[in-house]
Amino acid sequence: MSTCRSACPYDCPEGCSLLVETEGNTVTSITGDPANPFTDGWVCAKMRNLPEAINSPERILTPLRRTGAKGTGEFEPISWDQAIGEITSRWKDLIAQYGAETILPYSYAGTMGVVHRNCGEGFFHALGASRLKRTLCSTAKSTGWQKVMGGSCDLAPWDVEHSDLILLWSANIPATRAHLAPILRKAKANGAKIILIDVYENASAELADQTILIQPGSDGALALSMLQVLDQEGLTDEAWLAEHAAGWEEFRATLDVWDPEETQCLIGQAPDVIRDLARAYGRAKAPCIVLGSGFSRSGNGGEATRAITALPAAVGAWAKKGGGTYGVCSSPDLVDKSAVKRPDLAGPNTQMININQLGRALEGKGLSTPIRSLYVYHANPATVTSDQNAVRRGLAREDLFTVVHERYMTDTAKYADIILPAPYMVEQTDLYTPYGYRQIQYAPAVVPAPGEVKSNLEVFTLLSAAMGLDDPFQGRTAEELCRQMVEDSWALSREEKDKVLAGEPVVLESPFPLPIQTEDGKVHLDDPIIGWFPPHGGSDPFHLICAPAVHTLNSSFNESSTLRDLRGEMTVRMNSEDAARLGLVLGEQVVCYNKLGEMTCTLALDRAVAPMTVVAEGVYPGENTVNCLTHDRLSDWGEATTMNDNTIWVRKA
Ligand SMILES: Nc1nc2c(c(=O)[nH]1)N[C@H]1C(S)=C(S)[C@@H](COP(=O)(O)OP(=O)(O)OC[C@H]3O[C@@H](n4cnc5c(=O)[nH]c(N)nc54)[C@H](O)[C@@H]3O)O[C@H]1N2
Ligand SMILES: Nc1nc2c(c(=O)[nH]1)N[C@H]1C(S)=C(S)[C@@H](COP(=O)(O)OP(=O)(O)OC[C@H]3O[C@@H](n4cnc5c(=O)[nH]c(N)nc54)[C@H](O)[C@@H]3O)O[C@H]1N2
Ligand SMILES: [Mo]
Repeated sequence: MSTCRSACPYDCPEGCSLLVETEGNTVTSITGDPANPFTDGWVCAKMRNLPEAINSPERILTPLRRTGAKGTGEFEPISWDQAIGEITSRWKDLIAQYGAETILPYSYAGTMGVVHRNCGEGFFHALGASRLKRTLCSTAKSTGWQKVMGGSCDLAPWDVEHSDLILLWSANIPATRAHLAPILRKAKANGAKIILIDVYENASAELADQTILIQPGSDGALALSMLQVLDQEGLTDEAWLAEHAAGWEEFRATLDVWDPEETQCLIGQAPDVIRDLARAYGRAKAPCIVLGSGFSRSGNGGEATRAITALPAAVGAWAKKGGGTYGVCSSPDLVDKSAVKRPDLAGPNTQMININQLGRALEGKGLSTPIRSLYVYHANPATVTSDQNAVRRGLAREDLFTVVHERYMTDTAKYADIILPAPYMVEQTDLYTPYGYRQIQYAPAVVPAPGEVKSNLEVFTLLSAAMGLDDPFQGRTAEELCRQMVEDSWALSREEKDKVLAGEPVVLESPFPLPIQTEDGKVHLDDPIIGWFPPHGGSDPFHLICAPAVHTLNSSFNESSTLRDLRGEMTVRMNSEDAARLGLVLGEQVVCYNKLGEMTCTLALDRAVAPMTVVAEGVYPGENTVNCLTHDRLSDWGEATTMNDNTIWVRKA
């Protein structure tokens, strides 16, 4: 038995450092590595159960060619030579007839490793394929933030301990930021008050002193009303604003209309609740907003972020240890990724397709070059992407040549013409820089890849050669690319570089006070902040919210039966009075539907939910899951997903 260091590759702010135990080439256990002071030697149930998935007999271990109808999952094994030969001869024909833009790559966040996440961009730029605008997650939030704060970072999670008022705003701590829970408990022991602001009483409610449930998409209105109260009651920090903000006077003049009496019907909370919240925020010594992303996945998500971002500026929170926000942009890019992303190879006018509009793109709507081949790697669009039925209709097209690089038979893989076998992180070498704090870890492969499994980089290197392209990675292996990025990092000292290259996690402190990284060093409230306008909504009565589940991460971990069992069956939660009005009872089967699709699942009434709101946690495998109800409309800023801005009907099954 031996123990090696590794790092969690999943799309999660925590970036846990891991210890992997092996016997021969078999991974027998995964635990937390105490060498990382933040993740502190413990990991979530998903990671603890990962060996089950790594060692699963259901893994794909050779390239496969489709033998049955698309979507049925019938395949036969082929060799790598055959697979690469078939893919590249189809592509050469398609390129000769229609041009390379007829090929679309689709990838998102299966692995967050710098090399394997990004190397496809280098390859597809070199090929001249259509480009994918990757805005499936929180780009409305990051774009709204940038408009006010430029390239500034926000707090490190451990800074939150120093706050005396913590707003958990649209954030599910036990699900998505588990290592913040002990920090919140410490803050509470020091006397801090914690308030959850969400559309349902998510698992964070157990950590909070108070829960305020608001109407979906009303966050901007809440922030603006709080700002009005702060301004009217003299709770703003005029000295800080005068020195560090641009445009406060103009912005404050727009706040008149956001009277809590006027906004209560939008927000769904009485004026007193809004005023008390604003007063508590304004009187706190170091108020901190832990900001999740759920609220920003709305037609008004970018503006809502701008309004929320104005709050810490208005009270000068950034000047106080523990004050500000955590969760928006907690780490700068610690390494230069251009050796893998190769932005220099991207064509300036290449067709760009938004990741949220895959279904529409596969139907050929609005494209100058229709898509005839799709290459999916580290993503599962058949379940995670909005308008699932349109995506599936597109994937079922007989004339679409689809390649999927995957670890097991996902819903997307079932539609592939060719499947290529992909590794777990313990079987490939990569560099990890999580987005929740400043940390960097180099994680060499712990065991050899099983069967015929190859990494993203290995596949793109093979495809480059077979397409006759100059190798975008100049013959470098993942190890060589990682070492180069560490050596060239602007953020690390020599000593830290050596530590990283030895495989140890390096955690960096954030400066205090955090520098405001805009051109003039000021927080920008001047470009008029609208802050709130009605979300897209729809004509159906209930508002649908897609929330994270504790035991799975997007569609990942659906391959583990232990985690599937812990998560339980597909469920929606709704307000108990709404359920009673519809004559629906706990545990019965209900149908959620709108003009895009229908989902049948179990009704839970165990947690408080805002009126006229339905919450679906998790992404389940199969057809007619929650994204069959989500539109592909985009947000105000950042062209991002609006998966939390949809309406539905609910009835008995
Ligand atoms: N266990 C687990 N961990 C995960 C994930 C997972 O699926 N499961 N996903 C990973 C990924 S990809 C990401 S991006 C991160 C962060 O994932 P996010 O999706 O940003 O999750 P949270 O930050 O927890 O925020 C979600 C919360 O936003 C709330 N919400 C939705 N709409 C509104 C609204 O209009 N107003 C308000 N106030 N609240 C609203 C939801 O009810 C939910 O409680 O987590 C990562 N970690
Ligand atoms: N309804 C609903 N929809 C959602 C969400 C939600 O909470 N609810 N969350 C949204 C968010 S925030 C996000 S970020 C997206 C995420 O959506 P995706 O990026 O599609 O992420 P996953 O669902 O985790 O699927 C990743 C796939 O990549 C594969 N994979 C992992 N590592 C590798 C590798 O190294 N190489 C290759 N080739 N494959 C690999 C895994 O086996 C897995 O099937 O989903 C979004 N969609
Ligand atoms: Mo995400």
